[in-house]
Amino acid sequence: MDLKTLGWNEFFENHFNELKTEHIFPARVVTAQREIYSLYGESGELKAGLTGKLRFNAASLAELPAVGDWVLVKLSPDKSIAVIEGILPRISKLSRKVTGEQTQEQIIVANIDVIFLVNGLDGDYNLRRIERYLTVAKDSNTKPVILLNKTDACPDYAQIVEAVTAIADGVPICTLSAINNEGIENLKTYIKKEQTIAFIGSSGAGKSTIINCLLGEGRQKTGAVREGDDRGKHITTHRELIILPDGGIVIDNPGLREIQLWSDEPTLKDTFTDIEDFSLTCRFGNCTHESEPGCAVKSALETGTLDAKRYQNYLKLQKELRYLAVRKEKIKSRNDKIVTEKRISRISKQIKKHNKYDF
Ligand SMILES: Nc1nc2c(ncn2[C@@H]2O[C@H](COP(=O)(O)OP(=O)(O)OP(=O)(O)O)[C@@H](O)[C@H]2O)c(=O)[nH]1
Ligand SMILES: [Zn+2]
Repeated sequence: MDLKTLGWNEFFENHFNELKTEHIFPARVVTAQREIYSLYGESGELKAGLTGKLRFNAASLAELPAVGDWVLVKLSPDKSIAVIEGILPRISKLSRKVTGEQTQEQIIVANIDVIFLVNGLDGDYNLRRIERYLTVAKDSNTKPVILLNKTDACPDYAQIVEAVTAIADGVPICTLSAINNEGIENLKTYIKKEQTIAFIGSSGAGKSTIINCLLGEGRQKTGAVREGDDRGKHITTHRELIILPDGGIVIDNPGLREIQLWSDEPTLKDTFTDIEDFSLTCRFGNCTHESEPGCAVKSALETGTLDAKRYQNYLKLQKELRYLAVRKEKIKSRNDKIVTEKRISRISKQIKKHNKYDF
């Protein structure tokens, strides 16, 4: 399989050339489950584990391979076992906080060019969720596109498009009815050959239906292994890495569902530029726009220039991010300590080894 078909480009090539050693080859991570990775490389699919060194040196989950990553792989001498020796730098990454109490960054997917934020225009549609998705996408270095699916189920969707446009801050919006195969041509204009795309959105928003539309003739039931065609050579790609007839690459990962934020306040400000603009005239530079006198955000709220629900969502996200910032700081100092301890343990092992063998 040609690596370019899987999204390989000059950026990865250059880094690979810097890092490669003998018998190392690149492959792309398609699934990651408990440190067993399914990879795609020039020779097709293979399973791989991690070298002890990579696992040991990783100070956090984010330093382990993620779906979408390009990794450096080596085969055992009898070629029966593959191990991942390193990760090539990422062009982009979509992260969330790991679910539960832990505060750790989890990379949901790496090296995505376009992220489609899928919303159903039936009961699923929610402006606040779109704001949340936009905040996640802003931080990821991917190009977001908002998809409003199921236009057939919402006769007056024009109003919704207007409301979404007001919060989208220039992010493109596509309307479609995947079930009727409508709007798909417009959607395709955002998908380029050899570029990687992903869809996020809540369950039932229509992600699988949209992917099936993009597959066209090759459409298959959800859950089945999909097949692509590579210049006559028959290849079967993994269900989670789909090569579209026009050459776009879809990463369809069950982890791309509800997203907890892994971001920071400056990113929030990028998403809520209207609130940021109002806040320039708040009396206090560090105004939290909650109870301070002379708050321009509050007065925009009173005059109706700023929507109350949008404002509430902003405060909610701001609180979440502040809490996260405190937790991140704690984790960072703990990780720094672990890294130092690991370094000391390595040095002391080396000293012991020397004593034993060399002196
Ligand atoms: N009316 C209408 N229904 C749609 C449309 N697109 C998808 N659906 C229906 O919505 C339901 C969910 O669609 P899926 O494509 O499975 O949704 P999904 O986002 O992949 O859901 P998960 O796999 O749970 O994440 C199915 O019953 C689809 O037939 C549409 O354009 N209009
Ligand atoms: Zn204020």
